[in-house]
Amino acid sequence: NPPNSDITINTKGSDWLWAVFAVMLLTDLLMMGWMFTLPKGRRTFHHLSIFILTTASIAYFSMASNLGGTPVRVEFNGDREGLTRAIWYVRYIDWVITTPALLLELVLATGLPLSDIFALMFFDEVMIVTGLVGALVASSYKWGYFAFGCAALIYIWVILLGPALKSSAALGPEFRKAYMLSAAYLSFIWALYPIAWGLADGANIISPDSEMIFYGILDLLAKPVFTLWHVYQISRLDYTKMQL
Ligand code: RET
Repeated sequence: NPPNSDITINTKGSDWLWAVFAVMLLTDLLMMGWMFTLPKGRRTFHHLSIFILTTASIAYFSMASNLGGTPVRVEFNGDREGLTRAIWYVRYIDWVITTPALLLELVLATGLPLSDIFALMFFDEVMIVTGLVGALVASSYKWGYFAFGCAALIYIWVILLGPALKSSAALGPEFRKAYMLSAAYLSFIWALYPIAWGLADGANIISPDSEMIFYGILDLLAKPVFTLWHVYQISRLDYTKMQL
């Protein structure tokens, strides 16, 4: 167990984490195999996917091994007063690397101007780092960080649904269609993360095992499923129209 956490995962939780680890790693290897069949100029999206899946594999290896968590006080009254919960900070280290890469994967096929890409990267980092700090804070100030993180996510949606949609349409209807499908899927999945945070790290309503199932399903949908499907869509488009 992470040192001294009163509320943490059990063996079943750990088995599930090993299963998610295996899926991340297998998808990673699959992406590498696929990448080697392509010429250098067509590998950008595969590279990003490999960065994402490698990072996620290491994060899941850590959590499955009961590492990457730390006790934070979560109970403030009644007989459970003073109890600590394992807060899995390794998750946020994963996300600070992988979520900007996921956004890049999405918008590099749209011709979005660099100024908007930088804004996306910045707000994404704000979102993840406020989530991490909020999770480690024991007092109700944590919800202040959560609010900053949610505001950053809203700004990400504004860029994805405004300028990015517009620039993908300028590349042609096939670009707009591929972008729309991927952006709608990503936006929906990402909306579920703050809900999981509120129930787990935030309010300590669901157990750490349920937290692992909730985030695990989201991570499988947001990483292996998203990247395989998105890269497949993109691989059918005209790469000469993209600035890679
Ligand atoms: C936090 C808490 C603060 C408010 C918000 C959050 C959103 C997190 C998101 C995470 C996405 C992670 C992905 C991982 C890949 O597998 C940090 C939970 C808005 C959207 C896609």
